[in-house]
Amino acid sequence: MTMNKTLLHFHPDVLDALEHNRPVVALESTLITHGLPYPVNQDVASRMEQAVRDVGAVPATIAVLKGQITVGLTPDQLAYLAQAQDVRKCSRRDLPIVLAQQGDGATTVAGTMIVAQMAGIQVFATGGIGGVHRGHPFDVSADLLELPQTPVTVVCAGAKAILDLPLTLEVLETHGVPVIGYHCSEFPAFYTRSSGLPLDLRCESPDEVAAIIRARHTLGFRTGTLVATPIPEKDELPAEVAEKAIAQALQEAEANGIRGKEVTPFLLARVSELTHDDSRTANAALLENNARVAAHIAQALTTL
Ligand code: PSU
Ligand code: MN
Repeated sequence: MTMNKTLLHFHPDVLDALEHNRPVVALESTLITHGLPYPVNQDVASRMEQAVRDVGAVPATIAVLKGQITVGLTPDQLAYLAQAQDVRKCSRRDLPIVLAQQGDGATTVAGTMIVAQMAGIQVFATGGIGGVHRGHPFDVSADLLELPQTPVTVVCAGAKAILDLPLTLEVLETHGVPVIGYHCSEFPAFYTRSSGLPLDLRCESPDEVAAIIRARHTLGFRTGTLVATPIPEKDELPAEVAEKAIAQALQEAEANGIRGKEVTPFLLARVSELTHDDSRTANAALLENNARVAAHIAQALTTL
């Protein structure tokens, strides 16, 4: 196991679990700083951590604090991050910058995968991965470039519904990233359970997922694995409500010339306003669910 103790600052609980081969789940921080407003963000992040603990695994929320890559936050560090201003959204290209400038950084799916891999954490839970943007097929999230080259398993509720889901799946296929439907036969659509896009693999148990992850290691592949699991039924948004809000938010992003890393936070915030926070409630519910599923998979990987 890689234990990069000089570059990474570990929470003692995380270090202890890793040293004793107990299950650990990495959690990202961009959803805290750029995905949800204060104080909902702090509450959701704590609930994700608790969901991981309830299954018997150790949560490791990952962020950069004053240039120090931190694996597992204390409650004080989490509270700080939830209200901090000037936090850099960190995918691969941002990590050297925030380290050199000793700044605060929130890791995206891409950034969290990189750090999880360095830390020796195999499983990571997020909400929805980034992907190919609708109407902008050249705007491809760094998440889609990280998944093919970093051997970490990412548990999500699909890609964010603001994206072009068919093209996102095509890119994953091209780059050799297995997409596992966990308790589903279609790629989930974040706020809603189904997208109409079939997946060629459905797993019912954490052990089945763990077997695929192990087989990938056996082959020596460096690719990540995507596990997609739908939002719980009771929490999903009606598809028409989600789609109507997304269409309007996309139009506004276009009209306001929103670009680059601002696009996703802008769309998530607008969809939330347009659905009177119903989408935010759904987002929180799926995040907690994903954390729980990831913990079960992490556990299955340590047993056997
Ligand atoms: N999932 C959520 N909320 C979020 C994100 C994921 O429920 O805010 C973040 C993740 O960090 C993901 C990022 O990596 O959005 C994608 O941003 P972009 O499209 O700019 O790559
Ligand atoms: Mn982009």
